[in-house]
Amino acid sequence: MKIVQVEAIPFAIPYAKPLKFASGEVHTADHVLVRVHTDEGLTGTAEAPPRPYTYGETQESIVAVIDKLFAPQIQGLTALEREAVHERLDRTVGNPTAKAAVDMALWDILGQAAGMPVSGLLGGYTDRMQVSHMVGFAPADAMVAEAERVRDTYGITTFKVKVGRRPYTDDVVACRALREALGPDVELYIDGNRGWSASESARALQEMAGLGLTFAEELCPADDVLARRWLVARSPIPFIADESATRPAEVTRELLGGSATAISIKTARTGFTASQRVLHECEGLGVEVVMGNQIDGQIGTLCSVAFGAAHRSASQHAGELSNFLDMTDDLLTEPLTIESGTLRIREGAGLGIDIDPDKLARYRQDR
Ligand code: MUC
Ligand code: MG
Repeated sequence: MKIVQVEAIPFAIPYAKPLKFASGEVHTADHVLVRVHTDEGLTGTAEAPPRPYTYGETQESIVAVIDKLFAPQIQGLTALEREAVHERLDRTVGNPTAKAAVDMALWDILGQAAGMPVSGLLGGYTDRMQVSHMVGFAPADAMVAEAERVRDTYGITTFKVKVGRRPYTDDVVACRALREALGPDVELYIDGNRGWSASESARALQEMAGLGLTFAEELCPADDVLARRWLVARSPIPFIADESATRPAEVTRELLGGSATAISIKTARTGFTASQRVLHECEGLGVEVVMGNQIDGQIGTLCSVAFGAAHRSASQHAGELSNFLDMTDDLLTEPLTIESGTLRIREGAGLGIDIDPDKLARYRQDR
């Protein structure tokens, strides 16, 4: 199981419907397919999504850090030596999605070598997750129409509503319209991607008080340290740290500092190895987690559901697993399907990622 080659292949697939949120917008999935090859002929696969507005990575930087630093550093190690692999990857600061993709590709190799699904190796709690759909910025009536379409087509009944616009009352109007249209049985929570100040966030939460929201995520910047603590102390609902608490140490800092009371776990940025550390940390502290979405394609979504379904505490809330629905195409031979609001893990060995060579040839950017 010796690592002999690490490929970083840039590809680009347009979105049919761009996603807009307070920190940016996505029109094209300009991701990087990561493939780790072993001397025994096994290939582990994952994808890295560049999110410059969140982590500073670009498609070019992900390819460069893998080609120039990570591949030469980990060649010769085996897929069983993940601690050693991470020690070497962590000589480079940052670059979370590049590191995460390498980690998940190694787990894919382990699953294939063992003839077992990765989800089972990670914990094997269940074989599916309820799906939460992210509703991006649009006029309130368009946001309602999208949520109704997604509910009627896929049976999804949990929605994360992007907020953080100015004036904040635009988002209050949108959330109110969603609750009125979808009724009391649908679960709604909000994510501000640091778009508001603490005082705007407090007023928005007050005006949304009757809407039965489950969570509030990153409404204001965690770097506004005292203002954020002030807000979180007053929040009537759990306050999720997403981009402010990615590594285990950041999770500790934000939770113990009172800047968050729940955590978003994204395999796209912490892979399986560090996501498990974050999850166990949250379990030990008695903090709820939500499986978040890094605006993943189908490969990333498969990784996310494999991890979420593997763990009891990660599958208690609906996972954000539906952003791929807005892409015009993807790389998998057999596309993912969401039915009755549920996404299942892939049975079989490894992660079950089978890439369609024709699609890869069509969308890759390096040839
Ligand atoms: C989310 O939960 O914030 C948007 C920016 C990002 O980093 O992730 C997405 C979704
Ligand atoms: Mg978020």
